[in-house]
Amino acid sequence: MKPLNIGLIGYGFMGRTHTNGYKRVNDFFPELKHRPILKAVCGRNEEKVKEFADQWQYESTESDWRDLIARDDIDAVDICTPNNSHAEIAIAAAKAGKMILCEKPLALNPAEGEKMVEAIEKAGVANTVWYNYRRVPAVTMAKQLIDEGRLGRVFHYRANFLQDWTINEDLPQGGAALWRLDAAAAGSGVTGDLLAHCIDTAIWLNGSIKDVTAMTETFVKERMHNETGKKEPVTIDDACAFLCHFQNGSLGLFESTRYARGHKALYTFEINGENASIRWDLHDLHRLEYFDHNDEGKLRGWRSIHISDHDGSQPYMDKWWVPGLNIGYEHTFVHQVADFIKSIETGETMRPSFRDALETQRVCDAVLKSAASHTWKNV
Ligand code: SOE
Repeated sequence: MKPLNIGLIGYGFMGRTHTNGYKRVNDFFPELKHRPILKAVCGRNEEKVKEFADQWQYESTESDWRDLIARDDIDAVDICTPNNSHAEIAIAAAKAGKMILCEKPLALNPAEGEKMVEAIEKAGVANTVWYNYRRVPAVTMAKQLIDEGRLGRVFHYRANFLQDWTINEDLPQGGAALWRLDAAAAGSGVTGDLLAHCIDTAIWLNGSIKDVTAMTETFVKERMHNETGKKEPVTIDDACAFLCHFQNGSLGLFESTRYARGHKALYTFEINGENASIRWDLHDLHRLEYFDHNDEGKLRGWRSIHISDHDGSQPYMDKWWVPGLNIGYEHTFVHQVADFIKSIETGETMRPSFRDALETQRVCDAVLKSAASHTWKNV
């Protein structure tokens, strides 16, 4: 078993999900020849980073990411920091010859993303971006059904990502837990945070997006800023909806908001083709709903397929418990680590790569520009 020494930068919610993936992967994917070793975790607050290292069993800590990247005993750098530091860290890590796993979205904007792609491709280092929902077994199976040609010509792609956690106008912006509300740290609001997931899945399942027309809204215009201590204008998009044309001729309809009271993280998509339709819902993530027009007429209807078989026909599930038993959100990160290690061992390109994530970034950029200008924008 070869070690794969991990250096994690940032230890918030995503630091925990990724670390869990590194810890679990060899237990459930015994065929892998590399074992992630939790070498170092990096964060500016020395006390808190030490606490995290103790709890999750990292061997050491750093308080400056440059020191982590300079270490010879780190093979792979995992970037879990706010979006405005992804580019600088990733470019430095690529120059140092490290493999890179970067949180989504790739960057603040396509210009930064292009520099990151250039840096990793020049360095020839293994890379991926954590668009984890691709690796929900039901979503991976949707991809397989589409690639088998079961849908025929696709007419419609519809996706939503709905939350409600920012409705309270007393919620401040900026700082450790709330940087997602601060455009300087996040780049955008729901477009980069939530729609980016929907766009990544959509491009993967249905191909490239050609052009978009969008609207955004910021419902709470001012919030206290944790860093300045003053009320500051809010410049993120609280909600965004857009229409698009895909290259394959189908029409797309996307909506995301943090103001859908009652919805915490409702990611859904539906694809309608000439022969069949597919529907998926994160809150019932094991089920893939499938309608096949070729079914016998009197029995034709939506099937609700519980993806949990172990005969190898349903992706990833033979790695877990016994048929019929569920896995969850955290397993998508275990799968992504497993596939990343597999890609190192086979030399196959890991997806989504930085280049894939740049395409998503370009769609996000076109969406924001379309909303600002009230016009259609080419991607
Ligand atoms: C925001 O609330 C968030 O945590 C996103 O940042 C994640 O990417 C998404 O998967 C869940 O919601």
